[in-house]
Amino acid sequence: MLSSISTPAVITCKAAVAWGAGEALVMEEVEVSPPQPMEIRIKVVATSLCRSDVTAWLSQAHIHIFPRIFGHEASGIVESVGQGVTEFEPGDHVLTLFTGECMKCKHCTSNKSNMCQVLGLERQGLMHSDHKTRFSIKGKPIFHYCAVSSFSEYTVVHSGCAVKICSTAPLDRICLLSCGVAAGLGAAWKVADISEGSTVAIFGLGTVGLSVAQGAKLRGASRIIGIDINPEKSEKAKAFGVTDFLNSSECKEPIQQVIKRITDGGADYSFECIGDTDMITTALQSCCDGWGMTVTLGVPKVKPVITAHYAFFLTGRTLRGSLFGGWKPKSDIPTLVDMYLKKEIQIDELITHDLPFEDVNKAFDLMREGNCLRCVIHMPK
Ligand code: COD
Ligand code: ZN
Repeated sequence: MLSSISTPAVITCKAAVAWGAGEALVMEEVEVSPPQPMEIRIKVVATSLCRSDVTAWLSQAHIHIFPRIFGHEASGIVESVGQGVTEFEPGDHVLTLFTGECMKCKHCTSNKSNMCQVLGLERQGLMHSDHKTRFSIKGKPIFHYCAVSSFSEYTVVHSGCAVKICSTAPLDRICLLSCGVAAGLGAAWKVADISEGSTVAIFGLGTVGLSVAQGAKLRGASRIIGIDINPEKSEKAKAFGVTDFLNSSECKEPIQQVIKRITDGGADYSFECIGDTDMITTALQSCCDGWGMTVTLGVPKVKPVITAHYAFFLTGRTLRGSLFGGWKPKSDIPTLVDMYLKKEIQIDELITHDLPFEDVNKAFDLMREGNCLRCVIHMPK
């Protein structure tokens, strides 16, 4: 019997290609192959620029993988599905997931972890299933980023690296739940599990740090100390629940001493949201003995190694790593979308810029200049 579903063909479309570290992206015509078994091809609707895209593009602490298509905080509409996919159909609204969930491995079946062994963070610039690319230019392979690569009109992802969401949610706002906002909220709720009345110190008030603040406020933290070197972050920080703003570049004494002094020996929780491994040490120093917990969220911009004196741990402090706020991406993210629709969490206030796809390089400039929280890039209709 002939199938009524035609096999998807190669699509040629526009993508912003990074040809080298720190080089401006070039708008190119790329071939996007059909989705392979258990994959879906998505028409990207909106994609916001995350700090980690900039960090990987600069490649100061990362291996150089070029030419490459960045972008991993995105929303879109399923265009076609590969063999074996039953969960999605063309027309479904989805968020992409830079760390997937196969639902079957040791980690996916444990309630202790979101580190899927099959579809976890992909670092080689390839697809999980066959270690090949789905993008090419005149036959030359173009590498992926986090197996998402949303700076392209169309992209292919594994069906475990996308989550179906309610079709009424505005795709150009909720794309922030695909990385930064969810990472911050989850760090506060799932990883630290902040309790009411706690004191919290947040290092770095970008989208991720402000989302931690929002999470801490919703949990009833009594004091939320936000630390940044940019004084312009102070106003926005208040809107997200920060009660005390400290400009660490203006402090005359080490910032950890200030925090210890104003919190009677240190905060209950501290969060590193800068991407600077030296600040992890400072964040640990800012915590109290006994139960103080430091949560790291940042992808290091330059130095990947952390140094910490054993005495922090001898005195009962904990250092907790996290990826994507500990959320199980497919299972948990739809709940965050619903919370946004019910106005229980803020996203819109984190979007400081909106740009058309052809201006994607401006988004990189804005983030590097330091006054942009999130810039949403709108793909052509
Ligand atoms: N002291 C205090 N504040 C500083 C310092 C400093 N020395 N240096 C920079 N800052 C401030 C900046 O002024 C800025 O306000 C803030 O730190 C950083 O914010 P952004 O806007 O650059 O970055 P974000 O909020 O988008 O997040 C960045 C992280 C560094 C946390 C990044 O690694 C990340 O996005 N992590 C997400 C977590 C995750 O799971 N990622 C995996 C793949 S994306
Ligand atoms: Zn990200």
